[in-house]
Amino acid sequence: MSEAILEQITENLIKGQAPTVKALVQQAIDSGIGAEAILNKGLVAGMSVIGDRFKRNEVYIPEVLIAARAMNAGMELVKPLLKQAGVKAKGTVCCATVKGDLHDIGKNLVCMMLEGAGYEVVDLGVNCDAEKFVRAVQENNADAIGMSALLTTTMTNMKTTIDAFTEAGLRGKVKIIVGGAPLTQNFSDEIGADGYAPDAASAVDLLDGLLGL
Ligand code: B1M
Repeated sequence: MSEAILEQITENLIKGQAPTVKALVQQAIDSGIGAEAILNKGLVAGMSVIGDRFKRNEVYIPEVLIAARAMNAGMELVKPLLKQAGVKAKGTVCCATVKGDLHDIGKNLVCMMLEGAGYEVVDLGVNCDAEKFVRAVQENNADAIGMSALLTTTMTNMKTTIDAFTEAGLRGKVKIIVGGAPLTQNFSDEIGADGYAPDAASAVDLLDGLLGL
């Protein structure tokens, strides 16, 4: 019975049926299924299918956004229960588009995928300078940051942020991942990031690997 509801949550999330996902999550809660099972075996399972399909170009940005909306509808009900039960997120990641850059569509996809994979995401928005990144990591005791850049003129600000972490004595404590259309693995290596991901779903695999999950 419980397996059947969780499977239905997964299937409807993949189809992007937000109201159905919300109703099924409520049904699962009412029938006594634990919040962690609903999260991992229902919601995250669906988002990871979407992530894999996105990586293989079998679905595109609109489908990911619609699935993420369904994920959020379910998360609204599950989040307070997870907090009550003291269930820990996989890790905390502060994400933003770097200073001078206002493009946020890719960054938002990365945030959704990370959240969908069970991370606590602190979204610092766009035009985020190095000091704001460092402050956010300190305030949230974050394990990682994710930087996005879409302009060749702003990608250099990623290095400034990495330098700020070194100066603050935090470089060894925080994993730094980067992405965005003009970036390459070479650029990521040159600036001393821990890794580069070409798309939002790969950002999850990259971070899981870096955090040993
Ligand atoms: Co802008 N823009 N734009 N723009 N814009 C580009 C990027 C550009 C390539 C267009 C062009 O000239 N062909 C060009 C950059 C040229 C360059 O630097 N080489 C450009 C320019 C020049 C500009 C302005 C300077 C234009 C002007 O005002 N003269 C200006 C700059 C404003 C600023 O940022 N300061 C500007 C403004 C804008 C809009 C505001 C109009 C709008 C942004 C709206 C918004 O984001 N809310 C916009 C848009 C929409 C684009 C294009 C058309 C689309 C970008 C996008 O959202 N792609 C873009 C041209 C293009 O790409 N065709 C363009 C979809 C998105 C999902 O992809 O962000 O790459 P992307 O994310 C991918 C991956 O890169 C990866 O995952 C995502 C997919 O899974 N990824 C990560 C991204 N971040 C990651 C982080 C990770 C891991 C993976 O880990 C942390």
